Amino acid sequence: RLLEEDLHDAISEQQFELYYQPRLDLASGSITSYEALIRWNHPERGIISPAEFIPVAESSGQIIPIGKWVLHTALNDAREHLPDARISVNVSPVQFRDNDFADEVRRSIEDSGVPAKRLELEITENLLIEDDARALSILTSLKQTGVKIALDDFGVGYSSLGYLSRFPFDTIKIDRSFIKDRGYNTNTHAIIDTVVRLGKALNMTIVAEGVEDMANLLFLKASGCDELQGYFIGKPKPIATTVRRVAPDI
Ligand code: G
Ligand code: G
Ligand code: NA
Ligand code: MN
Repeated sequence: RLLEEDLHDAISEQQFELYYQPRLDLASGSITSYEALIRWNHPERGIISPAEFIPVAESSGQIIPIGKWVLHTALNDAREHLPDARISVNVSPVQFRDNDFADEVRRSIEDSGVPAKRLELEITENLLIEDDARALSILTSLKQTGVKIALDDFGVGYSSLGYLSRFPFDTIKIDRSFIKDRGYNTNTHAIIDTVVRLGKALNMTIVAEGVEDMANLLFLKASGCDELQGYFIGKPKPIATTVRRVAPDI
């Protein structure tokens, strides 16, 4: 059977699950937000990564119902299990093509009872390349609702600086490839420092992804990053094991 066929049953059979990865706020030293990351518990193949099935769901259109499920589930988990924390949800460019997308987001927020400002949508530059006028109008309308917008995987892809001035991002997430390179490449230091300064000048929150050790943490703190995410802060985990917890000692 093709993955696409199995995806048909996955929602109705409740085979999807959201894992949550914490984000450390350096100013307060506490976990103030979580990124929802989908997992597929496939009946025969075990856990399948979204890197494998999201592209299939995007080309088949199944990303639309899956995206709705993700939003609904993340907001309910936020209300039930993660009091006061923000919740970040990844959104595919294909979801933006659905005319109903902004209304759907608003409806999910209302149904959940979670304040809009606790929800952040993570988008990538691919969305902006596709149809940037349309993307801008949807993002602006969602921002008026109070939803936060993050630019994910910044620095890989096309990374036009023009996007940073035209789009209403609240958050920039520096791609983890830069953090990984950091120890070996002094150019990467300069890039991280510059992105942090740029983001601050634009009043955006800067998040570093892929923080895997204490050396990363200390460097990024010194660089002026606002928040850190990565295995050293915490791995993505099912909601049952995602509890409010104290950050590593810094
Ligand atoms: O979670 P890692 O855990 O394997 O995620 C791999 C990729 O899948 C990342 O690019 C991540 O942004 C993407 N991803 C994870 N969860 C979701 C989701 O709920 N929706 C979309 N569209 N992408 C997701
Ligand atoms: O594209 P996006 O940034 O949403 O992807 C998040 C992906 O990064 C997920 O697959 C998640 O499991 C993974 N991830 C999160 N923290 C780390 C880390 O510290 N190191 C590595 N290698 N991957 C990470
Ligand atoms: Na993301
Ligand atoms: Mn990312």
